[in-house]
Amino acid sequence: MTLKVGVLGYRFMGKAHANALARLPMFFPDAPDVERHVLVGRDEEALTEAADRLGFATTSTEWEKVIDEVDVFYNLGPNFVHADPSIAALEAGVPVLCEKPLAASLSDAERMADAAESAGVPTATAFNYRFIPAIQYAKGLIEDGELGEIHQFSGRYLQDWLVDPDAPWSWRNDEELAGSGALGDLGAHTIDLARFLVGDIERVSGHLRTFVDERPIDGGADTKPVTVDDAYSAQAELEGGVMGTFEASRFATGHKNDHSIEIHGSKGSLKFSLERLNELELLREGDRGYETILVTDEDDPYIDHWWPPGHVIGWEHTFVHENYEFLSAVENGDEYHPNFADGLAVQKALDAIERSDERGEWESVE
Ligand code: SOE
Repeated sequence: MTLKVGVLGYRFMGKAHANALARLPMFFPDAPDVERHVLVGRDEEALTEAADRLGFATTSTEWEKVIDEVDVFYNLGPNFVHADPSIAALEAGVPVLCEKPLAASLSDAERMADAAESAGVPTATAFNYRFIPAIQYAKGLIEDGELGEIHQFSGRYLQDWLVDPDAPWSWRNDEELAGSGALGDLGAHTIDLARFLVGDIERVSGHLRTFVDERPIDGGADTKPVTVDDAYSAQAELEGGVMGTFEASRFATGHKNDHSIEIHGSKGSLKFSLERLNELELLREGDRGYETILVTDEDDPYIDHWWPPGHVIGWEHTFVHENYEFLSAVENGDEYHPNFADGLAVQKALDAIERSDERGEWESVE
């Protein structure tokens, strides 16, 4: 059976997921057959060009009309567009992949997770960094007890695309449209990795800052206010008493897409950086220093799909892995993670960090 996929959104994430869908037949022949059936957007001219370039059969400017003609719905729109189309698809029994963060608000994320629970079909929150072989290897090491009892997790996601105060305003700078800034856009990824590798976030103490509070629109003299954080930091307690330290910034000059984590346990430690995503730095009991492991070898769950050991992969391949796993779950009716329940768990942590910043005290994540 060929799965007809409908995709809302055709810019950055539209390209990342369309590329992933296109790579599946060649590199993951056991993946479900998928047709890039319909691409949804508002600007007809841009949409038609994108559909042609990204390999979609048809286009539509009304997501309401496509939900009944597809087998899977991808919501790759801005955060404020995540809830209604995803809920409508789930109510029609259509599995949904939604980009992260799950929603622009905790209430919307709760509505989406409830709809997913009622629909009983696979859902995905697109935390693609879980599908980095080095992260999968790290999870195996932790589960095998190689690091002993985990005491500390720290994660940072640093970018610098907003350092220039004249960088234009976008929906990512608006609380109504995005929900939060670096916190939800970047911190969501780190919080998801903490949940995947160590455990749930139980309580947080957050700090948010906005460094530039208005930005130009349309290249002119007019400006719009920035109503979200440019950077955040948070202390956290994770399940099992693990100490957590989180931060993200869009003003970290010199850092382009630098997502890194460190985990310290009673018998060892590990370090990972997205800028060296094929490697994991590992220190095991008795080692005098960290060993840098090139993960593209037998420990890499996806190596047989790509190239021989040592032939490294890139950022885009994480989307291929993510799409392979999600679409396989759709075809087989299997449970998939990270799903909307995982997306809601991250949204609860994001909301608690914002509440903590407002109240100046620790907040529980419920
Ligand atoms: C922000 O610029 C961004 O595109 C995030 O939205 C993505 O989730 C991240 O993977 C790369 O950076």
